[in-house]
Amino acid sequence: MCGIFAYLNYLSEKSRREVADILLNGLSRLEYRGYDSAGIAVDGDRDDRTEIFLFKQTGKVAMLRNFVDTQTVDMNRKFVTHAGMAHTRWATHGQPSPINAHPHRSDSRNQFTVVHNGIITNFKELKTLLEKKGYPFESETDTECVAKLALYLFDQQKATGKPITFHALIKMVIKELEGAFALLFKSTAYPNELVAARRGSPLIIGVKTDKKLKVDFVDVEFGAEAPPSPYYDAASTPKLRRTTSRAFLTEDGEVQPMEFFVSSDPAAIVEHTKRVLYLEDDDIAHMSGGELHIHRLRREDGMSSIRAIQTLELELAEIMKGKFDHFMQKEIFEQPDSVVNTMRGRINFENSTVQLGGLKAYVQTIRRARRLIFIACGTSYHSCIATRAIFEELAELPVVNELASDFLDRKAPIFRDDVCIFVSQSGETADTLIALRYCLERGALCVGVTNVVGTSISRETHCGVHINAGPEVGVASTKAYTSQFIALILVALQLSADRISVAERRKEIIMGLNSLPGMIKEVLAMDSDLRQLAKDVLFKEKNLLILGRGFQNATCLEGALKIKEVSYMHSEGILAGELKHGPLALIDETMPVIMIMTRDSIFTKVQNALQQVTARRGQPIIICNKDDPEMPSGSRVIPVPKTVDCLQGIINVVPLQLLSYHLAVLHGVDVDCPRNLAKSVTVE
Ligand code: UD2
Ligand code: GLU
Ligand code: MG
Repeated sequence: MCGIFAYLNYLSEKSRREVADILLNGLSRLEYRGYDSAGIAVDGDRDDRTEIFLFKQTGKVAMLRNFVDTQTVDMNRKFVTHAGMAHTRWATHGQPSPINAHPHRSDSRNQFTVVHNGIITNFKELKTLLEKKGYPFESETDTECVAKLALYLFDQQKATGKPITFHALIKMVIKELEGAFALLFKSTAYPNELVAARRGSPLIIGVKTDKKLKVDFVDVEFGAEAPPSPYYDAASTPKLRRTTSRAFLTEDGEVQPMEFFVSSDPAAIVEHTKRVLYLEDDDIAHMSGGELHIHRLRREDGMSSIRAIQTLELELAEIMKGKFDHFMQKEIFEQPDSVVNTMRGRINFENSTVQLGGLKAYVQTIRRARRLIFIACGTSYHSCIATRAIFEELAELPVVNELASDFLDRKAPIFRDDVCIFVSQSGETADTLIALRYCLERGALCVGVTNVVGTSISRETHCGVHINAGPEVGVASTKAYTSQFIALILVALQLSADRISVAERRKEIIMGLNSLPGMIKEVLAMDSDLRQLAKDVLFKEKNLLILGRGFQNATCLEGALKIKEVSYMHSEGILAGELKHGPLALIDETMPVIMIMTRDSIFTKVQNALQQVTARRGQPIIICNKDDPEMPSGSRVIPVPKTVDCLQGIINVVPLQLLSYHLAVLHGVDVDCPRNLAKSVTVE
């Protein structure tokens, strides 16, 4: 989820200082994403290259740089060829600390070192197995099992006496892994080589040479293995030459000095070379001897048999945000992936079960609660509103939602048999944190729902759930909202696992969760229509009311908050049931209104609200399910796919996020840093 960078110089002499600087600068290019710790791996001093140095530190890259500078190693030592790698971490498993920072290692001799982006969901099983086999662990991460597994398989292979190539070994490792990953491997058994592999997380290889390459692609090698390079006794066995890939010969057919840069993000590569190759899922890239070979995990039909070496035409600033202009936009578009990361390893779609590791030991206590009290601020508070009804329905417990500041103002009574749930993206929101301490003092069980691992709220709560949405940089929260929403749904599902009366309902919701990513993509595909709508209809307005009820109450509030935050337009989310108790006075033909009218059990009530609005010559824009035959003709609609009622808000909020984003851009607002707002509000 955070950043990977590696540098391999072949026949292009560099000092350890130069290598370390390239690695650290690469990491600095990834800094914009946010991370909690960083580390690098470089070769040690032994001439036979059986030594790897690891430098790891929490905090910023600058701190790692200082840490490297304070080491007593000889920074002037020269390497004709060298493979080094680096990582910035966004913790998902284990707190940010030097020992949990990457690179991870197979053993105290650092025989295999690994950097990883993503989550390995079957790490516990692998860890149990490897510990039994006598491979002790030192960190709390999921990643460490990958390094240990590489060594275990290597040792087993070694026992057979048959050499194995680095990529063939890594292929065996990858076959055992479940989850999402971009991985890089370095080993003392394969000096000057790197292997990269990906599944679900991006990975790019930059190629730099002085002379022109012969062709602009790398052949994908399916199936048959190239002759293995000998590793047991590198000095005495003659080097076997593998068939040289066509791309890595110069036009005169000579092997030449070569530099490879591997990264999860082109931002770290583009200053070195614009010639890049994008790896596909299940590709295994092997860099050795100045060559790049691409292997496949398994042979597939219809798979392209080459990977093109492309030329990046983009400038650095453009690359940082990918094809996006702002982080907010990028994060809105990340949602098909971030929602999967929230569910990853927690839902078994085959047998419809949900297991949140962090809550397992507390489920019984929570079920016995007198009431559930959700405490949060801003967008996080809206995620509590969005899921309140499903807690009441599935867990059959009284639920109270509290804005942290108001809760504290009132000094509300809290009892030992209350369960208080604190929702915060940053895990440092001051009001929420103070409310947490207030509840801890009164003996309630305190549960956290946070995005950032190792933060105050995550640490001080008794238990909780990390939403694993990845770093959120834009001040206006978007992907954190949908991930909080899902995390809370998962809590409700877990609490109700033993209630037979809701078994069918739970199944329906779990199936709905499975199809969310595709549906979010469908909504994102309407982006240009929404931009047009923002431009033609809403841009000139000063006000906007968003109406809905039931499950969509939260969507109205969150949509209106987004619009306020980034476009500075006055906007209000109004519960449609309250319309006739006041807000209706605002409605006439000039008042812009958005109504949320997706189908659920209270659809007819929302239709009544629509009538009240149109009777006053209001002309609402309607968010409805696509192909709904009952939408009034001539009205402007935003059609969205239909999902289970309690999940529909996750789909419906996306067009509102996009509208607010486009309004902000049209108004010339600095979208990622709107006035008067901070990413994490750490003051009362
Ligand atoms: C957790 C661990 C992981 C591993 C795994 C074993 C972390 C970040 N994850 O992943 O290392 O041990 O379990 O199954 O260490 N928590 C709070 N407050 C919060 C959020 C979380 O107290 O606001 C606790 C939670 O109860 C758990 C731990 O922090 O003990 C990790 O929570 P998680 O949601 O990351 O749990 P899981 O199972 O995905
Ligand atoms: N899951 C790994 C960890 O927590 C990698 C996180 C990342 O992508 O930075 O260490
Ligand atoms: Mg805790």
